[in-house]
Amino acid sequence: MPKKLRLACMLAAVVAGSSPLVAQADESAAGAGPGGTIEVSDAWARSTSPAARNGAAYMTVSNHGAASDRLLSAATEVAERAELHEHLMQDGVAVMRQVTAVEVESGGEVSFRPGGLHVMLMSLDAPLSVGDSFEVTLSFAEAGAITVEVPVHRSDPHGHEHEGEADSHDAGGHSH
Ligand SMILES: [Cu+2]
Repeated sequence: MPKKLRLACMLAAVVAGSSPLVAQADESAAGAGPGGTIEVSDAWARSTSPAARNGAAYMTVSNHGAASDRLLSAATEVAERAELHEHLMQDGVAVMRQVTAVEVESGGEVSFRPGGLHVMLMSLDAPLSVGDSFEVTLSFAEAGAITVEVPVHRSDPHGHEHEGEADSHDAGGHSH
């Protein structure tokens, strides 16, 4: 991993660790499962440079049900495959790691955002441009498949992001 990318990741992790969860549910853009217990809101993806092979999508997952649920996988048509990733510190360096599932407790909310959990879009078919949108299908153990529309923005449209996090995925460097 190039040094520049490593620094960007580290900064992103620090910022994510200190910023509060401020995502607000946007009913108009929300996707819900069959039982309506799982709600996916505030979905967005960061625009990518022409040289970028991978992208990332973010969203907020809320569980309005009485039981916990687990997000098991993600799928999209704009990339070869989508993986659930998280950033974490390893020997003082921020790295990305694939996670097998994301638990969403009853009454709880999990935010996917820069520097934290994200849906990694591996091997994009084409760069993601501002103004584009595409679909991501999230598969939950209980709620089943939920498809949401993901608009492409240059940076976080919901505001909890800071300069310096941009393009942390663009160099294609990926540690697991
Ligand atoms: Cu990733």
